[in-house]
Amino acid sequence: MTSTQQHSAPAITLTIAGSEATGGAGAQADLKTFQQLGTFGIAALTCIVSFDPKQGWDHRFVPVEPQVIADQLEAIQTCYSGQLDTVKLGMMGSPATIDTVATALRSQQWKNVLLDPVLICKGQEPGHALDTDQALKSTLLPVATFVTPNHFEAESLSGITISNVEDLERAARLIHEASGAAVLAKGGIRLAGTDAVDVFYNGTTTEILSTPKIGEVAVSGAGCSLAAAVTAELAKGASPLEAARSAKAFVTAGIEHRMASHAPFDALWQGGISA
Ligand code: PXL
Repeated sequence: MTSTQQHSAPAITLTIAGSEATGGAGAQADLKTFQQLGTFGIAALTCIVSFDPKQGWDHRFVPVEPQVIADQLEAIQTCYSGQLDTVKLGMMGSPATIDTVATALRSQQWKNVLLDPVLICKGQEPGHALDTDQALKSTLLPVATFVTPNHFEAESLSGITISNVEDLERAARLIHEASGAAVLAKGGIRLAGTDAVDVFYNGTTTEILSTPKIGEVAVSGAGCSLAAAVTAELAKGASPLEAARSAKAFVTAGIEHRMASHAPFDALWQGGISA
């Protein structure tokens, strides 16, 4: 506790997410996005993902013990009690993690609960991943105020096949009806055509967000950074639609200024917007 705070304090944004060691995705992408967009970033880690260069860059996945996740959240929520009202949920990885996170979420009121519904991850057992997907849908989706599924996740959450923008719009409506959340369903590069198209729907407004595709290959961290940018904008007071528009511009600039490496995929750079 400090006695004299002369400046206006930044909005606080918490991410509950996995570490992706190479810095492209996960909590690293979230924190860099928060910093770039002027919020005070905090992270509680749910798991550690280490790509395996010897095995086709598969994901090696190690969960963080539920008690250690609970400890991190206890520290964070006690430290910023009364100030923290915006959280982003990224990769959970196991039903036990989802239980622990849901319990911590229930211990306080939130203004913004942004769910990036990271479903199966390469390297996890399929049976285990299905349990995780189910827990995510039944436990976290109902508390989300904003959800950012990619093409695959939108198909899973809506139960429909998505082949074009009309399908993506229908999926966004179905996911909104199931959750009550504002939805930004990401077509990204997955739908045919020259544009990367995402659909926003919040029950009253549908907006198609479209930018020319930058290449045809997915860039690591695009989904995490988009969701983190929405989180930061909401924390600063933007409406859900304004947050979606700003986040799309942020990600487009980050992809334009992406980082190449010895991995077979590039990583989005969160500094792109000011480069
Ligand atoms: O982009 C999805 C994602 C989220 N979180 C973590 C990841 C990944 C993909 O690699 O490793 C920790």
